[in-house]
Amino acid sequence: MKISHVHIYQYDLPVVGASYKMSHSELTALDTTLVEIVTDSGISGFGETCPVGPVYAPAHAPGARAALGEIAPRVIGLDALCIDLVAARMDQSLAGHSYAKAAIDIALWDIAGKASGRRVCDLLGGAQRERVPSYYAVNVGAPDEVVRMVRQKQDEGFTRLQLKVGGRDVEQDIEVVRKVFEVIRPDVRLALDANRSLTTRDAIQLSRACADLTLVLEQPCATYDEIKSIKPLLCHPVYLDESTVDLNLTMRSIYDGVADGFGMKVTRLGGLSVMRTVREICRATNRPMSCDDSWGGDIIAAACVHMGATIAPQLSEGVWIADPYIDGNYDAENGISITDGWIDVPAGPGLGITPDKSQWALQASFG
Ligand code: 0XW
Ligand code: MG
Repeated sequence: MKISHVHIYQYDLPVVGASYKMSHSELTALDTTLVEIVTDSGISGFGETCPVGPVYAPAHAPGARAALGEIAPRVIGLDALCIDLVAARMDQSLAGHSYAKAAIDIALWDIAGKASGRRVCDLLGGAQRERVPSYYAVNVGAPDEVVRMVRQKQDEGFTRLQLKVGGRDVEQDIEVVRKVFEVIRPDVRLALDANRSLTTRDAIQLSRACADLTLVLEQPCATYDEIKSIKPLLCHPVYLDESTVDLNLTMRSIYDGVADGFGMKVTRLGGLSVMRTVREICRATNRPMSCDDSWGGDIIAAACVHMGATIAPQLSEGVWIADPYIDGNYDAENGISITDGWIDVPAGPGLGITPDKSQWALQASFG
């Protein structure tokens, strides 16, 4: 089953309702890149990569398409089912750019599923459950607005919430967190996600001011070394997100005693193949992990849900998808959505998504 063509598409995803506000950025629309890999058997697979704006991480939408334009011609003719060989050719073609390579990796897993009649989760080791918990990320905001959203989301059935913090005086974050704990239910877990924005001073201050509260600090500071330097001074477990750019740092952060868990993103690591390895590292070291991505529609959402379903429930910190912020689905019939805080695993085969490409703008074709 040879790769005969690679098509690269662009599509705009306006944020439904208010903007999406994190410590460093406020977004009203996202630019996603979709990849379609066609094989000589007629089976095709889809992948997606959608950075959450240009400052969240060293990744941006035009860069994804430029990287894919460099890679795509060099994978034509390869066996689509030899996913690791295609990954090796991608690395020989372009260094780094995991967030772009991930779209090809995901498309190949979609093809493998369609070729075998199996769901991607079953190819990745098997679904531990047929519904996975999601979690909701609450925007940076005023105390009353954040509390209102926390009440609403736990009423909807979310069992885990992430409060976005940072980008302001730490005293404001402390006030918000303490107000939230007046209303949060005992069965709802909470993470504070600063998205790299806190100084070490403010991270320590925030943790100590909330020492009596049960929560996790996610990616408080910009760099791994900053977080490592303050870890002994914190009162809460630390989850790494943006810092975990590859397997090496994932393993190092565990053995350094820095990472108590992870907010993991499929595309940051390069796709489902590497994410499967991260899952096994977390299983071997008893580290909880989420299975998310930065943004995107049904295709990246399906990839996250399929992988998330294979994570042992006791280590799962849920699957974040952008569905609540997106108007509509690529697949009107089998699109991925959150119901009562949970997501059904697609029926498959492959990712289980048959996208309507008619609104996508073709950027380049190879083969
Ligand atoms: C909440 N997310 C998974 C979605 C946004 O891309 C940011 C990200 C995070 O946890 O940093
Ligand atoms: Mg995060």
